[in-house]
Amino acid sequence: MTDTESATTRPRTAMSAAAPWDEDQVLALLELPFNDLMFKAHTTHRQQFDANEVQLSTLISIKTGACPEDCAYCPQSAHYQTGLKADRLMAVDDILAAARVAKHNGATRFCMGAAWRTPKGDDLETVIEAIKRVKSLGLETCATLGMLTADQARRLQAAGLDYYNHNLDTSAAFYGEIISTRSYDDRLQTLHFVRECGIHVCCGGIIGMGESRADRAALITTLANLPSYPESVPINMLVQIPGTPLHGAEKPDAFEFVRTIAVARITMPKAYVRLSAGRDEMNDELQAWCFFAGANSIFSGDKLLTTGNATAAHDQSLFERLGIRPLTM
Ligand code: SAM
Ligand code: DTB
Ligand code: SF4
Repeated sequence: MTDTESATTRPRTAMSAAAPWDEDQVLALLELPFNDLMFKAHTTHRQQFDANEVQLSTLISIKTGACPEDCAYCPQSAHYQTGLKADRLMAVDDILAAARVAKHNGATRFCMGAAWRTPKGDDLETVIEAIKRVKSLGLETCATLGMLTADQARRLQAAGLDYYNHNLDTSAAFYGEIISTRSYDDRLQTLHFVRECGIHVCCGGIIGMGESRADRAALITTLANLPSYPESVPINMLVQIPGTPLHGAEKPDAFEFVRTIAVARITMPKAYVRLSAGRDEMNDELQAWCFFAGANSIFSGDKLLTTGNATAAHDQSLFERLGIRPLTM
């Protein structure tokens, strides 16, 4: 059996990494001829999911900008002049109004993002109140608030939070090129607290930051080898923001993005793989390839956190042309 065969044919159980992937196997998958990779990924996808169903999540930035972290891709970092207007934490009633609109537009999950290094003071109480009320609308809840302590994770779980998004973004080796104000281990620790208290994990990364294919393989290997791999894996294409250090970074070949989605699908067969940021700059053909490769979730709504997204009207027409249905709860 070749390395590639052993990487793609061994049995996997639930969301656990009983037989860990090694980086060389994952790299070998990324390097397969495109058609072979698409065939493997799509076959895996069909074994676990309805291939014509895509889940819709809607994002809202509940606290915007002035973030103390120095993530080189991010419009919200206080370290860079991006022209973004900072906004303090939204009132719960305003968050609720946005959740009602998201539900009306077909989203099943509402994700609240805050530009924090970590939640402080009374802020978590406000988010907890928002989570309880968003859930009462019949939506799944997701939050992304930066690093958490074990106690903060437990309080979010007790409020009924369904998912916590906390991305590893890239490989451990490349991480220091992108962020200096926290470590990869900080990230892994929060993921551990979130998993331990029973919140579903949403964790992925960004393609197009100048990382190598080996870095992409290492990121996917780390995600797939977590004690339980994430239920949700967002794969973002870097949205280049003027004023950030990554503005002007060389753009990767679009097929490299599709390959990364395919390898996430093969190594984490039961996860929802989300075609996340960057869709606004993708053509329909590229998005269709991503769905074929195993992406089965998107952010819907005209805005991500601070940047634009594909419009709902465009998504609806794309879904109709492809025969894709939004997943209903
Ligand atoms: N502050 C929290 C944190 O970093 O965990 C939550 C919000 S942060 C904006 C959530 C994620 O958005 C980041 O981890 C990163 O993966 C993604 N992101 C931010 N800016 C991006 C950009 N310009 N292009 C693509 N993805 C981006
Ligand atoms: C994720 O992986 N992508 C989303 C969500 N998780 C929070 C955020 C994308 C942000 C893109 C830049 C912006 O709109 O500010
Ligand atoms: Fe802050 Fe999150 Fe942006 Fe990093 S990605 S600067 S932590 S908002």
